[in-house]
Amino acid sequence: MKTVFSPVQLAHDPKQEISDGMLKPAVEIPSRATMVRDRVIAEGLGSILEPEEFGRAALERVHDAGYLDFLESFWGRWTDAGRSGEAFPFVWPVRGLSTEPVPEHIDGLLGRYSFDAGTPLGENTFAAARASANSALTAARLVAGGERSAFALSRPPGHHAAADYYGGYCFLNNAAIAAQWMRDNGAARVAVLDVDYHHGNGTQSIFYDRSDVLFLSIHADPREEYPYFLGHAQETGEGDGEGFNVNLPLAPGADWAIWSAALEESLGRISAFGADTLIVSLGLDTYEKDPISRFRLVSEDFLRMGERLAGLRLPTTFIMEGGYAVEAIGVNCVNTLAGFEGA
Ligand code: Q9C
Ligand code: ZN
Repeated sequence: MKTVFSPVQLAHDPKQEISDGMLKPAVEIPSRATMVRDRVIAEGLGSILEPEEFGRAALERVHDAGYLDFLESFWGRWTDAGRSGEAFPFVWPVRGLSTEPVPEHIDGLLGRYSFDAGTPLGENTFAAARASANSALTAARLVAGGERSAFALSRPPGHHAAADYYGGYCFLNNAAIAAQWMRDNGAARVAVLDVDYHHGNGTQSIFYDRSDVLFLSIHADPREEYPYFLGHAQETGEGDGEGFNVNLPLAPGADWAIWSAALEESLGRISAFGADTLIVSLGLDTYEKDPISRFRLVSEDFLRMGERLAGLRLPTTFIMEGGYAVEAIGVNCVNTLAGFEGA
């Protein structure tokens, strides 16, 4: 299986995040990617390619133009305002407040285009996020071109980013951008299976009213876990998309026996849907030692996960999402991919 990765993705190098009422060391850090890259090489998974440049058009198929302008112009506006270092929003247009007109002040823009204060935004964030999205698009193109599978070592991750807001360490929704590209390049039905510990609220929101992209997510119950405001079982889609959104929330503490039952349910739903191609939002934060999560998968479970995914016999694009146990993320990620290849 080929891996797609650009060193530009390492340029987003946050130092701190707001967590538990404090500034704490950031957890979505470049070493997550280098650990995975090093394990891909050590295990001989396959070659590592640089992404191709897809340009803004592929991003605009999913993201709002004003949002992309904001990300692109952010650093200039931030420094023009006399600021330096990492930005955090602190005011949002919640119930009864207005999103129109779009604010001119940088603090208004930050709130308009985000949904949490836990996601550091810095000088090189957009360049890294663009490279991360290009890695996802390049992997999708490899699969559309006939490869059985490909792995986008996407970092920063994407699944919490919606059409016009960032959060949860995510800026561009790599999986949604790849899924839309698949639709625009020959796939009639695309399934996106999100196995990250956290609900993929951004991906859900992007495809919620559509029947051409089936979104499924196995995650910690949002009543008890981030992102809190989406990911409930009763969210099944709307309009044309009714029945094409599947949330399988699990109580914190879930181990492989519980988690894999949700996986089997997902696999059945994907088969019944008749997907032409599968995109896996591959979060590794279901691991027992993840520092911010509370599921209990062990490293061998990721091999089983890969094997079960291979049983669908679908062309499969893996796109990395979360996973913060840096010392184990390479093993757990490559276990999933090797399990898929070996099945
Ligand atoms: N006190 C992804 O896995 N909240 N994002 C952490 C810790 C944010 C996770 C709070 C979690 C976001 C891609
Ligand atoms: Zn996560």
